[in-house]
Amino acid sequence: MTRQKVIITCAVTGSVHTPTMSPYLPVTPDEIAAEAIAAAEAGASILHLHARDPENGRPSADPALFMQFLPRIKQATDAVINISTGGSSLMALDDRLAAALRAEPEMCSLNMGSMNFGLYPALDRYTEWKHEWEPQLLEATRSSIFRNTFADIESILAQLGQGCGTRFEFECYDVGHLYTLAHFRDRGLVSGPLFIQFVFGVLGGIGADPENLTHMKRIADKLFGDSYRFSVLAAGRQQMPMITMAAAMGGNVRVGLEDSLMLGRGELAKSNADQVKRIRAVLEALSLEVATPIEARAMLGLKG
Ligand code: KMH
Ligand code: ZN
Repeated sequence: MTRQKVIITCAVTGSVHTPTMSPYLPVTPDEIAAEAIAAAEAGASILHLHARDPENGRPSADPALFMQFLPRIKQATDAVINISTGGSSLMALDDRLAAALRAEPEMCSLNMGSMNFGLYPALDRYTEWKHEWEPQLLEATRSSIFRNTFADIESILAQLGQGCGTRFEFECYDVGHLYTLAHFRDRGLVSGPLFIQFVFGVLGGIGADPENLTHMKRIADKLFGDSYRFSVLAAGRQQMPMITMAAAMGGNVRVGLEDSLMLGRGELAKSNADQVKRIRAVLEALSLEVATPIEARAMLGLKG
């Protein structure tokens, strides 16, 4: 089988990291737009996007904030826009969907199960915070559940999938989530080519161990045959090793400051584009070709 080109997704800011953790984390619509555009220019064909309150960097689901950067990114790049429906584990589902329902993007994330979503190890690492909300938010995640019930998933599929022609980055944080996705496939609610994001290293999900990647792929192969493509993201310092392994196994890769603030050991990434360039160099060293946005659309059956 010919080796497909590799799709690089860049997750530009997310809702996990906070401004104290890195001065390079984009926060304002201007910063998010600039970082997204530079990531696309560096080779990312999919841009996974969240918004933040420009005043203090707190994760926000406000569609008006998204609308301050989405048109600019669309105008400047051909990259696939992928809006988060996960938001943060502290947001209500209706809020999480509001921006995507307004923008009707080609792609959205869809989280395939409810879980603990652990950020709290970060609490111990910092003693001085720039904003009062940061330790409060991290503390709140200790007793909250990242809620993605079967009904929530059905609702997102109906509203965005059937309603808007949006296709999904199916975020699977553990092997069970693959079976949940297969269940929706069996009910005819999703169809291939499925784009499955294997997520490693979130506390509450599967760990970032190479054996887990081979196992996730083995089970996905069994459940979905050739009607899926996988991508890998790994939280924190396992980001580059795990996505390199994914690429070597025939998969796609996700980088971005949402998933890791680092470029290498002890070195903060100064931009999202730095991480895109780093994985691009790795891919080229492995003689792998990077997919353009047009190629990514064809590979994933996007509406364009
Ligand atoms: N933060 C990532 C581990 C979403 O936005 O829907 C998962 C994520 C969730 O990207
Ligand atoms: Zn996200």
